[in-house]
Amino acid sequence: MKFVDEATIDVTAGNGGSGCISFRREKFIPFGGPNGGDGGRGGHVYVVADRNINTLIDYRYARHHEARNGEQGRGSDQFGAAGDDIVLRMPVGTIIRDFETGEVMMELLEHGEKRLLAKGGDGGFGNLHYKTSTNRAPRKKTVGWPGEAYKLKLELRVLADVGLLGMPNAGKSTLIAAISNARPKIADYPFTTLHPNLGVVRVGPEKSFVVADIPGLIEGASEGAGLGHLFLRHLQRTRVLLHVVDLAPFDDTDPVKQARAIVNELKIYDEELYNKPRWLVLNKLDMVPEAERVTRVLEFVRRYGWKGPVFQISALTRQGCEQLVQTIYKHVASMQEHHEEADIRFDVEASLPMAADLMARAGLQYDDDLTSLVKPKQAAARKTVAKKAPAKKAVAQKAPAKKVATKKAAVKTAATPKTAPAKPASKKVAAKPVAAKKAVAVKPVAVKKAAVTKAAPAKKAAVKTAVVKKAQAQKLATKKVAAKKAPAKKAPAKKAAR
Ligand SMILES: Nc1nc2c(ncn2[C@@H]2O[C@H](COP(=O)(O)OP(=O)(O)OP(=O)(O)O)[C@@H](O)[C@H]2O)c(=O)[nH]1
Ligand SMILES: [Mg+2]
Repeated sequence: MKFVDEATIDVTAGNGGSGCISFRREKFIPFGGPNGGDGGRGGHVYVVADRNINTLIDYRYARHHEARNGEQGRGSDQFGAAGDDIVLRMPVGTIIRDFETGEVMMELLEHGEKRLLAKGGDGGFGNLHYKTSTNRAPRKKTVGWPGEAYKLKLELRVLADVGLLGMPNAGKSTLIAAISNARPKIADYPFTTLHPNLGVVRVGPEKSFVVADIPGLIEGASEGAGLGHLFLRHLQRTRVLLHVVDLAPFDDTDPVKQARAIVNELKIYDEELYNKPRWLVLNKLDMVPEAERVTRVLEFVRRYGWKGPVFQISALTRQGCEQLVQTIYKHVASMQEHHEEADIRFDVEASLPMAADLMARAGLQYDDDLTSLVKPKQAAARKTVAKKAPAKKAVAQKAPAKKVATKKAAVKTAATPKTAPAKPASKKVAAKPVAAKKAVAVKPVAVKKAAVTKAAPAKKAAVKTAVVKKAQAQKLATKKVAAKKAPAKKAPAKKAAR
């Protein structure tokens, strides 16, 4: 089913029914007291979190949600019935904001949580309500109050304990398929995953945690490259991020450079997300020859300047996955116990396989200058500076372009006089065929003249025949006219007969 994590809806609660003015009128009771009832309350709009729904697709198509109005009050002390409430079911993890202000109205965090979204208007009062000892026949009522109406922006942020982060093709979906019950699409081309997938990892009886796999992130995502930052918000509610890195890429891309680019994008998107506990997961180790593995990992860690937790796995062969799952569960469970979103990096670091320890054991040291590269902000600043400088150069390069243009113009002007003498030449060329044409044209004229002289007796003959024909035609015409005139003369004779 299509995954939709944003929607805009209008909710309108029902208006209250108006009150009624009525008096009791019965046999032998001519002036009974007021008996107009109150109007009914308008229906409310509620929202309920439902864990069985995991997308906001319903709200893409059904955008207006209106509760019924309350009934009007009636005579004989009848109060109007309240309008029916409506309940909107939304996935757990939905954030409801006011569309205009962007202010968060509520967040649905637990299954079954029911909240009032828009309150129905109260019903108006009937004249029964205004009866007092001094005014025993009140002719007064009130109309119902209007229900609340909001334009809302819904945003779904999946609720997961662990989020997977990484370049396309890093093996995120393979990892979630290896450790959880999720079965996302896995393929060897980038952007296989187009929407977040959630997987429940069962560690033991009643022991589980949820992992979120999101589409791959690439450099320039903040400017909309790839699928952009669209899905990063789904990592905002996680407790730990697993940064999956492909250690054996098919092409000659540098894993260190790519890992840095990802972290940089994370920082551009949200500082808080950047500061979340992040563990490095080096994947596809099965593709690296066994003898090279240790050096490849150490080399990566050294160049990347990473000192935090690091895991070496192969999502395909599931090597190292069990240790990863157990470690994650331990940390997630400890955080759940404490019910706090505190940074666990410092209290639990001792139990994690740290990159710094690996380096120390191997007797290697980080390059000092490399540590600065780990801080993406500086790296980004450097990049922008580096990018700006060539831009200036480009401007400088434009000047020669202008020169070239002026040169070209000069060449053109110089070239035009050259072409000018070519014109007479072309005239000469053109003149020749004209002369030839004239020569040719003369002949037919002579021929025609000759033909005319020859045709002269023929013309005379033709004229004669034409004269004869004309005379005959005239004779015929006079005959016809005479024939036509004859009936005209007969007509008055007919009239006379009548
Ligand atoms: N040899 C080997 N191949 C792997 C491993 N993990 C993933 N792959 C392969 O890498 C390719 C990409 O894997 P995916 O899991 O689809 O990658 P992804 O990170 O989800 O990619 P996107 O969904 O595009 O972001 C697939 O062909 C996997 O079979 C691994 O540990 N070893
Ligand atoms: Mg994927």
